[in-house]
Amino acid sequence: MGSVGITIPQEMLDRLHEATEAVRNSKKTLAFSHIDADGITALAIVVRFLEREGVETEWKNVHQINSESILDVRDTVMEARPDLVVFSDFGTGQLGLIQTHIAPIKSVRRIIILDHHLPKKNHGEGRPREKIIEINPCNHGLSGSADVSGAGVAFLLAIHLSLENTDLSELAVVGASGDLQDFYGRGFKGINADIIKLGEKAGYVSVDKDLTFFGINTRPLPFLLEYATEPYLPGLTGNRDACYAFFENLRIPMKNSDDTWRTWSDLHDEEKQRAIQGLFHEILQAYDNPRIAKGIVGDVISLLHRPLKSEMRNVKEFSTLLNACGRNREPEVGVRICLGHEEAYTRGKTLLQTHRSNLAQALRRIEEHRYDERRGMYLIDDNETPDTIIGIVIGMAQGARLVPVDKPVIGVSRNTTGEGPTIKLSGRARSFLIKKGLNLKEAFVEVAESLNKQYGETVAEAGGHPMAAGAFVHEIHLEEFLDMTSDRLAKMLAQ
Ligand SMILES: [Mn+2]
Repeated sequence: MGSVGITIPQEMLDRLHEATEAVRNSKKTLAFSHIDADGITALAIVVRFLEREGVETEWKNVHQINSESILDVRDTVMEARPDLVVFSDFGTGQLGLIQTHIAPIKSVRRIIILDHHLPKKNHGEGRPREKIIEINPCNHGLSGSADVSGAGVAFLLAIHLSLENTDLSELAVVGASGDLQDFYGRGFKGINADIIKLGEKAGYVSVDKDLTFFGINTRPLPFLLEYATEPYLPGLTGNRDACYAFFENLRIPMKNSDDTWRTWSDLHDEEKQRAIQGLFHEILQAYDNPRIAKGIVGDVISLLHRPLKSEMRNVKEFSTLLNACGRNREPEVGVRICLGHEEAYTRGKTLLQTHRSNLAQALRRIEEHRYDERRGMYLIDDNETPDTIIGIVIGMAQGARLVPVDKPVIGVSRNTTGEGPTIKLSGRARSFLIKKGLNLKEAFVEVAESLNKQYGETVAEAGGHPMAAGAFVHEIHLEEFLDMTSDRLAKMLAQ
C-alpha cells in the first residue's frame, strides 16, 4: 500500500489481502454496521465498494450486537442467504457471538470484521475460526481511538480493492471525526492523517486553518455564536442580542445585500481576522486562559465535492448530521446521504433539527437539576433523555462546563429502545484524565464481568474506549453497578 502513501503493518496487510479475495469471490454479501456516524460511514463505504465489485448487496444498521440482538442478526442472515457477511464498526467485541451464531450458517462462506474497538482480554484466540477474517488495528499495535476509525478500516479494504475507491476517503474522514479521533481538534495522526493526505491529493478533501466552531458553512452569523458550546462563550452562548451586538460593534454585516444571512464562510479574510480577535478578547475575559482562546482556530476539514452550503461540506457537521439520523433511529437515512441520495438528505435535515432540540432540552434539564457528585465520578440520572443520545449529552454537558471536568461523567438513561428491564449507562472523560491512567472502558468491563460472575448470568454488558464507554445493565443491579464503578474510577484517579 506504499503506492498510495498509507503505512500499514504487514500482518494487517495480509488480512486485508485475504478480505479482498473474500469480496472478489462473493456473489451476495450482507453487511451490518453500527448506528453512529463512524458506523454509518463505514457501511456506506462497504456498500459502495461492493457495488463497484458487482456484488449483490443487502445491508442493515444495528444499534448494538449483544446476546439478544445477535439472534435477530442470525435470522436476517438465514433469510438473505449471503455467502459473505461483513460487520463494520463492531464485531471484535462480539467475536464469540459471531462464531457461535453466524459462522455455522450454511450459506455463509466468509465473515469479514472491520472494527477498531479494543478486543476483550479472552479474545477467542486459539479457537477455530476459519471463516472469520478480522481486521482491527488494535491487533497490530495501532490505536483504535487515534490511528484509525471503523470507517477508516473499511476504507483500507476499499482502497486495497481498487484505487477507484479513493473518493471514499471523504467518508473515512467523516467517520474518524465522528469518533473524535482528532481529540477535540488537536489534529489527526497515523492512518487517519494518511487518509486525509490521500483525499487532499485526489482533490476530495481540504484542510484549512479556520474557526473550529460548528456551522461555519450553514449557520447564520449570529446563530454561530448563540449556539456555540465548544467552547461555551460566556455572555454570547444562548444570548442572541449579545451575538448581534458582537458583529455590529465590529462592523461586520450579518446579511447579504439580498437580505439573506451571511455565514462564516462568506466572510472575507479581513473580516474573519477581526471577528477572531473579538472572540479571543471575549474568551480571555471569561476564562483567563490563552489556550482556550487559541483553540478556537484550528484545522477545519472540508469535502470539496459536497454542496457548498450544506452540512456535508464540513466533516464535523457531516458527522453530526449522520449521528442525528442514527440517534433518531433512522441510521439507514444516513447511509443513503453518504451515498448521495438527495431525498435522504432532505429527511436527514429534519432529523438533525429534532436531534438538536432533543439535545438542547436534555442540556436544559441538566442545567436545572444539576448532577450528583460521587467518588470518582459525576452522575447524571435523567428519566427522559433517550439512550441513543445520553453519551452525546453528557459529553456536551462537560464541554459547556455544566458539569466539572476533573472527574468522568456517567449518564444513566432509562429511556431505552429495548422492551426489557435494561438500563443504558454512558461514560465520558476528558483526555487529560486518560493520560493520568483513567480508563472508562476498563472500569465498565471489569464491573460488568465481576457482577456477571457473582450472579452466574449476564446482568451487565459493557464496551467502548478509554474516554467514551457504555454499558447495558439490568435494572435491579444498577445501584450495585454504579457503586462498583464509582469505587473503580476513584482508584484509577488516585493513581
Ligand atoms: Mn467507531
